Amino acid sequence: MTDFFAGIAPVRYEGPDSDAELAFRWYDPDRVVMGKRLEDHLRFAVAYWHSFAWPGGDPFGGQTFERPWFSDGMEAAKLKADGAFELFEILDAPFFCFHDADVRPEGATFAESRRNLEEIVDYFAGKMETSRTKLLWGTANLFSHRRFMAGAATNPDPDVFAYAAATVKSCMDATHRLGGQNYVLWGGREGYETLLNTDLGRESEQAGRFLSMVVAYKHKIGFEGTILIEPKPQEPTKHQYDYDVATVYGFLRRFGLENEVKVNIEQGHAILAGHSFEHEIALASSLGIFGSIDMNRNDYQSGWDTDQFPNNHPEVALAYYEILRAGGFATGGTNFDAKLRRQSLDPVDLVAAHVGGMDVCARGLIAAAAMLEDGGLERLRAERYAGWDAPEAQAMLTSDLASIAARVESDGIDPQPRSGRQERLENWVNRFV
Ligand code: XLS
Ligand code: NI
Ligand code: NI
Repeated sequence: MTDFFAGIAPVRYEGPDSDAELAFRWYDPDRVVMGKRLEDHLRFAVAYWHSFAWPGGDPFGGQTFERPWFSDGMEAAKLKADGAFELFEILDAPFFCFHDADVRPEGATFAESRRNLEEIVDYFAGKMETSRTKLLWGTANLFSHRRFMAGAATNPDPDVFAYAAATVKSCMDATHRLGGQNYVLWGGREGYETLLNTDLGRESEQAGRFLSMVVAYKHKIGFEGTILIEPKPQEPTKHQYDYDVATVYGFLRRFGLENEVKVNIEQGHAILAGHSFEHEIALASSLGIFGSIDMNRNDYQSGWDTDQFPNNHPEVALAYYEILRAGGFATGGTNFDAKLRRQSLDPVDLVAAHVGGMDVCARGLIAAAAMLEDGGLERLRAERYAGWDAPEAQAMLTSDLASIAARVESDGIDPQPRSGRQERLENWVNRFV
């Protein structure tokens, strides 16, 4: 037990008219939308790294936060776990996510780090017997320690590849033991800073081999969760191999893994790649690789991965629209890969950030469900592509250029442009958000 959140009561749904600072105005876990409870649609997760491990630094300044667990050793790690489960209870959070490095102290050797992780995993398991918070996903931090500065799986040094493989094995074991529903790989250092010292082809072969081993190990231990890759175009490396959903799909196809691995799509990463969040979700679902989301937002001006909590419900409504349209989450969920601003020092700030984020997502999802139930966009889309229902249009797809050319002349085909109706559709969306 800690007294970190002393005086903060569990947050409950009070409806849009509540004037309490800490209350859910939209997130009523039991509200049924499209036949499912909101809690089961949204599947919220708290991210251990930002909420409990991050000290509040930026590139110009160090720690701003004071947390009772900010010191080395297993006792501090357990105190941190106590604090984490206290926040989960305040929020009634259904899930959490963690990296090995967030939860255990680094040991002097690999074996000691692994034992530290196992001890904390046992400690988590004990807490999870009485808590209702489950593990959405586990992952390995293969980017913070200096040994990974030139990559993990893509490192020119085979000893680093080995160390990364051993680390991922220990994190998959931990995730499996805790009943995790997914296992995530985000390749923060799987890229390069300069081509002058980089063998691109060799590095991506290594990454493909590594991922194949991860999939094989999943089957070996009987882990039933989903393996997820999290695309990001840059940061920390200048160029990353897992740039965006399209790039990751090409990579999976190249190594024959497109039926084994799905994607965890992060709002901020989509924007950095020059896409919208909903584009990445729609593309992944059209390719059959949609898995989960990391919910956050970037600052509109600063142009980097600022990992802020979402606060714009019309924006998230479009993302949830694509998720609902794809049938909703299976093993995935909404992980708040989001951190406080470094001046937000108080424990209550951490609670308020999550409450606000959960409310924004709930409001967005409710709007998305209403749009889908109305069916306006789907009707317009069906109408827009209706010409393709004609037998001669379908036949064209299995035909060839010369026969199509002959038909254009014999039938006197003369396409008539039609409005794309974008503004009317935008107005339509605004009726729901
Ligand atoms: C960093 C990533 C990271 C992953 C997990 O930009 O979003 O937090 O989600 O390693
Ligand atoms: Ni990120
Ligand atoms: Ni992320």
